Amino acid sequence: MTSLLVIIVLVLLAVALWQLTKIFDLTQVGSSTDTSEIATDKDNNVQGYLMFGFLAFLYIFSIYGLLKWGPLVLHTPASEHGGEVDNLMNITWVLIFIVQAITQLLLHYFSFKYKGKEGQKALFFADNNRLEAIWSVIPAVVLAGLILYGLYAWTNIMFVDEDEDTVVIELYAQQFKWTARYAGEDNVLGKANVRLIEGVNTLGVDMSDPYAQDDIVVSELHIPKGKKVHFKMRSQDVLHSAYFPHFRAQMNCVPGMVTEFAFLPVYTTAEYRELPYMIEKVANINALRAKKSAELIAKGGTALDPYAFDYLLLCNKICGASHYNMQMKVIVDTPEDYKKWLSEQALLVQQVKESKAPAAVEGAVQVDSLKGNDTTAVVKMAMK
Ligand SMILES: [Cu+2]
Repeated sequence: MTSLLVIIVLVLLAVALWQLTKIFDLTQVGSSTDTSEIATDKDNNVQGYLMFGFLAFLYIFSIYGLLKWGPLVLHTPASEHGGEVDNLMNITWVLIFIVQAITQLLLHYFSFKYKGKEGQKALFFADNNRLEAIWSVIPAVVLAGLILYGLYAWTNIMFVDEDEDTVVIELYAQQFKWTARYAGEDNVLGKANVRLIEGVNTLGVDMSDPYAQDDIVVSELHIPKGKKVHFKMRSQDVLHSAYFPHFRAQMNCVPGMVTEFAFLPVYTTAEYRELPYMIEKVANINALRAKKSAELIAKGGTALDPYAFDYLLLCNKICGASHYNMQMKVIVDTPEDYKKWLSEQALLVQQVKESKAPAAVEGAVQVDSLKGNDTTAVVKMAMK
């Protein structure tokens, strides 16, 4: 308590001293001849040229960034609508670049031209209606055009014809992984609710729903080339965002509601790997990895695996500590390969049944009834 009082007294003393110096300063007004804080013509000149220096820095850094990091951006879109998104993005970039280059030049040039000069008085200029109309109308028209084009593109991209033959897949987001559920033969997802989550039924699918009988749950996403895939997203815990950068698709996953996005893949994974830009990119990454591996081996570590391209589904909402690693591999197959892969996956209803079967029968018998390659899981379950 005493120390607190001492601190308060010291603070009050400091404030009193500060106030005293201010009063002293006020008594000196008029008698002081110190003009060091008033800019001279030389100061103004220096400031003017520094403005030009800053302008040069802006331009040079923009060009440098464009050349150095420009090639790192996403290249060829892998979905049908991707070109439209890229177009919109490119137009916006070009507009920003032109406007930025011109306005920055004018801003810095006029700052230099009308810099302060001794004896010079600023002109009082109230307004000019024509000038204001020009600089209001031009941006308004350009922005309105851009927004209208954006809205048109967005409605085009988001439109899903109810009668169109699509592949329906649920994406289930949770901290920190993705799970996919295929609607199966009937192409309708069974009902689901978090309250029904139990054992292997990690998505809370209502197993009494007739539509749920052919649902398939997997942790690696396979989609067919040339057919529209209709994703329905759910989240178990917090906001996530399903982001497919190569397909130019992104949609938030919101707890308590189902959000949707549909797109049509145009390159299989194998085809995309063969694109010249991708071959070059992968070669660059592997050259960097080889260099790093050599360093690691020299230090007694193990070499890095070589990189091969794969499409990814990422989470694009910072959703917690391991958000950075919330991803799922996406494989675009030919329609035949896709069909084959899907037919090899076990139905959820079977998995649930197996997991509830009495543990008396060990391993072998249980495996038969499973279609897929998930036999180890079933053996483990039977052993429990
Ligand atoms: Cu997330």
